[in-house]
Formats: sequence, C-alpha cells, structure tokens
Amino acid sequence: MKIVAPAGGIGGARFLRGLQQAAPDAEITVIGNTGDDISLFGLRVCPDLDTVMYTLGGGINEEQGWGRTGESFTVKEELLAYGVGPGWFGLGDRDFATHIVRTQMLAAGYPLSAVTEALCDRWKPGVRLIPMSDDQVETHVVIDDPDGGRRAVHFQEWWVRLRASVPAESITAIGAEEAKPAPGVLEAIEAADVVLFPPSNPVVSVGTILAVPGIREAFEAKTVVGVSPIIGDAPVRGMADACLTAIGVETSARAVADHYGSGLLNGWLVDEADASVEVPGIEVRSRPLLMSDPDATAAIAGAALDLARELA
Ligand code: FO1
Repeated sequence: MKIVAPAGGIGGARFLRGLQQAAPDAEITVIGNTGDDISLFGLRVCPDLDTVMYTLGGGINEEQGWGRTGESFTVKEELLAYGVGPGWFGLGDRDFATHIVRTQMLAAGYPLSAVTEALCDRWKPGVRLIPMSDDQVETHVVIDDPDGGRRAVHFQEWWVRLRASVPAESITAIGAEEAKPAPGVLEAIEAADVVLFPPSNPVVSVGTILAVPGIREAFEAKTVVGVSPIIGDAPVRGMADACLTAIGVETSARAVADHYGSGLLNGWLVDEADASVEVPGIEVRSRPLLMSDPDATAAIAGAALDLARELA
C-alpha cells in the first residue's frame, strides 16, 4: 500500500514513526516542509527535513524532538567566542556535519531533493523523504517589535528566540507562489492509495506545503484523512495556537478541519475531548490522540489508516 503524508517537524515525525509501526509493509512517501529552512554561518539548515530523517533514522534527540542525540556544542561555543551568532539557535557539532554536507552538495548544483536523498542514504529512515520543493521557500513572520516598529523576522527567530511570545501580525511563506513541487511529489500523491495529514502545524508546516502551487490540488483529488494537532482548545505541542491566531483561525479541532476545508479533508480524527465536533462534508471520528508513547502513536496512525481505507 502506498501512503503519502505531508509532514512538518516534531509531531509529524513522531506520527510517521507510529505509522511505520502500524503499517510495516506500506511504502511511505513523506513530503517535507522546507519553509522553516534557514541559512546560518553560511550553511543551509532544513529543520523539518532533518527532524523526519533523524527521528525515523534513529538519530534524534528524543526529548527535544529536534537535533541529534549525544550532541555537543563545541563549534557553537567557538563561533560565539569570535562573537559570531546567532547564539539562540542550538546547532550541535553532529548536526553541523549534516548542514556542511547539504551546503556542499547544494553549492555543487544538486537540487535539495537529491541532497535529501543522499543524506537519507546514511540514515535509512524507511520512508522516501522528498522536500515539498527544490525552490527556496522561507517562512517569515511580521511582528510589532517591542523595540518599536513593525518588522519581518525569519520564522526561526520568532519560534526559537522569541518563543512565539510576540504576536505574529502575519505569517508569509516567501517564495511559495513561485515554487514548483519537487520531482516526484505530484507523482507520489497521484499514485497514493492513502493520504494522511499528521498532527503537524496546520499553518507553518502542512499549510506551507499546501501553498506550493499544484500540491493542494493534487491532494484534493485523493482520499485524505487528517489527525487533529489540537486537543481540547490547545495544541498538543509546539505553538500551533500562536500560528492559528496569526491567520485568524480559532485554536480548536473543528476550526482546523474547517481551515483545511471539506474539499481537501475527507476524514478527521479528533481526540475524545472533541468527540462532539462535526464538520459538514468531513467524516469526524474521535479517539485518544495523545502520542504518549510509540504504541499509542501506532494506534493513532492505525486508526487514521483504517478511516482512510473506509472512506476510499
Ligand atoms: N528549536 C528550539 O526550540 N530551539 C533551538 O535551539 C532549536 C535548534 C534547532 C537546530 C536544528 C534543527 O533542525 C531544529 C532546531 N530547533 C530548535 C527546532 C526547530 O526550530 C523546529 O523544530 C522547526 O523549525 C519547527 O517544526
């Protein structure tokens, strides 16, 4: 069975690990968000691609959900000793190797999709990981700076340095309109038996992937089942609420399903706390959605798969 899933960072990667456990024989293609990517110290860093690659490849720092396990920060300390920042983005020594290899390959003319394939040759995540586009897309956030004045900051600065504590006036995936789906993305969606939307951030992760022309339409032609990233009226992890507020969407399982739309979603898994949710045109089912451990996550992924097969 061919499964396709657009995925962002931590929540998406954990869900995919559960999906692998629930459907060990399935051929899974992950379309990775690249809107979080940032250039630092002359290197190209792809947080969401790396979180999927490390999580499924066994190298992730499990507590953080990002970066490598057994990490050290000597290079970062040395850079700071030269007064070279930013210091707020925790790049570890092992992680630097990934960004050096990626940057070298990009500089040699390889597209990001080929670079990602090469990096995955080492990590063997057990899924095909394709970036949403080989063209650069970067999410920037307009904030009303406490120091006065409205300015745009890179998503990572808002997310990591500011902890999304300053309200986002707007969130824009710069370059998305001009971006083309990476080779294989549309073909994989078209050939999919099942499409699942993990509980990734619906704005800056799945939303960014859908903003690449052609991708939303490709998904609309398929049976899509999503897993709500919101339980009760709060995000399970991360700061999806800050992102949803920025685009005027209420932080609720129903509002997120509405936001995706019934043209895109056929099924929507919500937590028992949201069992009363109804969305016209979308089949809503409720079950525990807390990915508290690998078996719980596999059960969630299995339920999403079952619903997709039922609706197909
Ligand atoms: N998130 C943090 O909250 N603090 C960090 O210092 C940090 C560093 C970092 C380095 C590499 C990487 O791939 C991810 C990193 N993240 C960090 C997570 C990242 O900001 C988010 O995971 C995604 O961009 C959102 O899904």
